[in-house]
Amino acid sequence: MIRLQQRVVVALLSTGFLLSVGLPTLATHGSFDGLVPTSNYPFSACSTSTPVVCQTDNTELTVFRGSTLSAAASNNITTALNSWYDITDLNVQYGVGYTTNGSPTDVAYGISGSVPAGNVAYYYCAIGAGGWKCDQGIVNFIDNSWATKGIACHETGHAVGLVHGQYGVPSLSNEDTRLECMRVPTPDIGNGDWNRHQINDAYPN
Ligand SMILES: [Ca+2]
Ligand SMILES: [Ca+2]
Ligand SMILES: [Zn+2]
Repeated sequence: MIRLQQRVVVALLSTGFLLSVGLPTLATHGSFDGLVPTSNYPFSACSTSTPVVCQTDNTELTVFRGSTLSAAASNNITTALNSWYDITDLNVQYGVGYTTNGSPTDVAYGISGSVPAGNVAYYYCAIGAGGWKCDQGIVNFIDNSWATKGIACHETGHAVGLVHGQYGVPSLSNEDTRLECMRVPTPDIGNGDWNRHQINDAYPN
């Protein structure tokens, strides 16, 4: 009896805390779904012809850092991948070349003038793998100054299926602090507990 009452008090206190800082109440990170597919994301599958966030094809996340990246930008990407993705159930791999079909490369990073106006970086799936899976995705930055650890974390999040807060369930502000590097605008920070949890749910190993 006493134990039950204590649990109720704890639950009320944590609800009050969340409300007091103006964020929607969610019991745990597991109550939020921000990884495709979600019922608030207006697409039915991964696509290579329209910009859709997709899941990567499996837990081996093989990456390629293109020669258009500066050494500093390449290091930022490596740091983001090692610090915030290799610690999930995804296993980050380096050292393969980049070709198109048949390449083990899952995400290729580079600088490109093809990023749609209004964006500083952009992810798209170049080779679909059926359903919500992408065999090979591309992350382009408009220039090396935007290839920060935080933006590398954000775009890699898209490359493994994470969407902006508005497309999550429940729908959140794109600026919700709990989204960590998936926030828009994106601070120079990594994946928090929520993103890590969702990645581990989507890519069990
Ligand atoms: Ca893979
Ligand atoms: Ca692949
Ligand atoms: Zn984004």
